[in-house]
Amino acid sequence: MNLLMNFLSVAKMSPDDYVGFTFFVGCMAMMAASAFFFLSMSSFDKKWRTSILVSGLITFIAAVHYLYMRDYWASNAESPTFFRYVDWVLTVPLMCVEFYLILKVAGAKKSLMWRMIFLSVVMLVTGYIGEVLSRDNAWLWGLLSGAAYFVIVYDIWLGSAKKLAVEAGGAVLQAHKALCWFVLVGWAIYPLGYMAGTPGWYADIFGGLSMDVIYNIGDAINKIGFGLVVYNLAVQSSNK
Ligand SMILES: *C/C=C(C)/C=C/C=C(C)/C=C/C1=C(C)CCCC1(C)C
Repeated sequence: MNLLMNFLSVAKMSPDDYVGFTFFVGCMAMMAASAFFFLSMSSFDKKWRTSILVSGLITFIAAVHYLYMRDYWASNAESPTFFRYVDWVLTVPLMCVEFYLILKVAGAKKSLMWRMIFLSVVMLVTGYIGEVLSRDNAWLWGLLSGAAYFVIVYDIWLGSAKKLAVEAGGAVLQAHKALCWFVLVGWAIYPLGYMAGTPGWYADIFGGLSMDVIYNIGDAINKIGFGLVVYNLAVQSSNK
């Protein structure tokens, strides 16, 4: 009973608490998306099930982190940066795995996957250093992180991953292109949040916009969007 009361007692949320609101809605959206991906899994050809499973894992890991981040924000009114980066360091590499899984039909090698995972971890670790450990040099760490991001964008748009996607053709090429747009445009939301939340010459550009709101919007678009692209690919390929 005590446990239940504890669970039901919710901190107040003020109507202009956009961070709290986006944590709450983001959490719900991630949970709903996870249920959707997990429950649809068995209706697809075997070769797509792992991809759909990974889509569900990405949103599920995010849902659990959002639960914590929402509470952290509610009790401390402070950015839950630690949980944020733990979430990212688990889910962004899984997004790299998605690229590999859909390109496997064209003979993608594991080395492509590990290269992308490595670059994404470099991008996130340097971002964390700039946001937490060395805020005075946030611009420099942001720049390094941006360089790793740029290499990922290059690889998928013009590099080896692109070549494989063209070889695969059809629905796989289409899905690859859609994921590429998510990485180019959707992921570009994050450096904006970083600039809004760290000190630097650029800080005033985003005056008033909250880093966490920007990150939360980015997460919803990218994590659920990525999953839906893969879901769509599985639907198209299983119909034939
Ligand atoms: C689900 C979470 C995702 C897709 C997170 C992606 C995060 C990024 C693409 C972060 C990129 C950053 C830069 C390119 C520079 C500034 C530091 C970061 C880490 C915010």
